[in-house]
Amino acid sequence: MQRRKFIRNTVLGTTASILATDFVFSETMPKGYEPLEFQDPDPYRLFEKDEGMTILNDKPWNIEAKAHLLDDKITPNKYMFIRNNGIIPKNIEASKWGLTIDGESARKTKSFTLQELKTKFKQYTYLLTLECGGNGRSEFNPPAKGNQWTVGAVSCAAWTGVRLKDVLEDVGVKSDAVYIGYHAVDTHLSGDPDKEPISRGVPIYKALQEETLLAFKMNGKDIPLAHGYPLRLVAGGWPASASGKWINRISIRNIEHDGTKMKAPAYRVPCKPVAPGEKVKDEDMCIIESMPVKSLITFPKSGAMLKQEKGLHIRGHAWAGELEVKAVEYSIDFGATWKSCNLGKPKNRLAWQHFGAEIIFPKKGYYEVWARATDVNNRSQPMLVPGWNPKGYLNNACHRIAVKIK
Ligand SMILES: Nc1nc2c(c(=O)[nH]1)N[C@H]1C(S)=C(S)[C@@H](COP(=O)(O)O)O[C@H]1N2
Ligand SMILES: [Mo]
Repeated sequence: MQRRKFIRNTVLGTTASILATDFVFSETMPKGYEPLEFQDPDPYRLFEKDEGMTILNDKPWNIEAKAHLLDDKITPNKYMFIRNNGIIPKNIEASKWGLTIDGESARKTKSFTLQELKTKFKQYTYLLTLECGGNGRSEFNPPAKGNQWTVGAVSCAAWTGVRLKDVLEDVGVKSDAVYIGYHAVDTHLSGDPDKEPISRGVPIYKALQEETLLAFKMNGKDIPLAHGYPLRLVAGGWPASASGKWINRISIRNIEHDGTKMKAPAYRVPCKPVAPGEKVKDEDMCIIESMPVKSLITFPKSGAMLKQEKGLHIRGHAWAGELEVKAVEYSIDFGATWKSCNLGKPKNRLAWQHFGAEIIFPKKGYYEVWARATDVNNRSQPMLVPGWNPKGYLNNACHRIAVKIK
């Protein structure tokens, strides 16, 4: 009785806080009834996203930012894209959450409560760039199926957690370990409890990197539900599909992890370039690891009509998967000539870097400002959409904005 009352109060408590107003007559609402507001929720309010975010899909929820919304050095929740393969879990009780480490290459199977993870291991905070492998997909021709991301499926938030490495080493990693695979509690779109929406992972060397975290905080607060509350893996610089949300199990594998969406063609590109539209056999598809070099102009907003007094200041971020970005240039003449931008160092490895430039335009009129980043291995962004691939991954073409100078 006490417990039922407690649950009811909690539910109503959250209800009131999500409704952001008094829940009048809530005591006469039939038990088990779901308020309309929840049956047909407003995603902006539900996920606390800015109204400028673009909803690409609601089953499952997929939401992206626009370039100018990503202007912050550290992405706040309201501008962070959401990518789900299944249904977001409900009624998570963090106090009962646990993580089990198992697998062929684990010395033993061991479980930790969330509290044990937090207290037993040292905590670290890193800024980590997470970009969906399909970011930029909308530009491929012939079109690739899937969420038609434009440029906004990327974020760089501050993640706090413990090193996956410390936890794996506490359990014991056998010398034949090659991969880790995560398991999570979100539900398959079919509703079938035996099917996982996604279960991916990373090679053991990536799992053992210092920056690979089992995170329980984002930007200093509990991770928002849509982003993996109460525990998520964060493997910065890799396709964000490797960063499992709502995880409760990690398997140390002696084979490349074979969970859902690990097999071709998911998150794979042709091992060798193919012609646009060409059919590619599964065995000719290679798994995506580190993401390619890319940049985004986050200020000004594309299409802005600007008065030029001195110069126009542009700014944005650049990132290159596992690598550092060594230069960013801009062009106002469609790539005929390029000039250097100022480029900052990353706050830590795998964080995006900030660039800026003061642009003097020769006269009034319409311009496009293009930005091009180059990584430390001298790979630059292509000016147009790069290698077509069947699933539309890894479009790292130069970002551009339109500017009118009056
Ligand atoms: N459990 C679980 N983890 C997941 C996913 C998912 O659907 N379920 N989607 C993955 C993909 S494809 C991406 S791009 C990122 C998106 O992270 P975000 O929604 O926090 O931005 O989460 C990854 N982790
Ligand atoms: Mo993704």
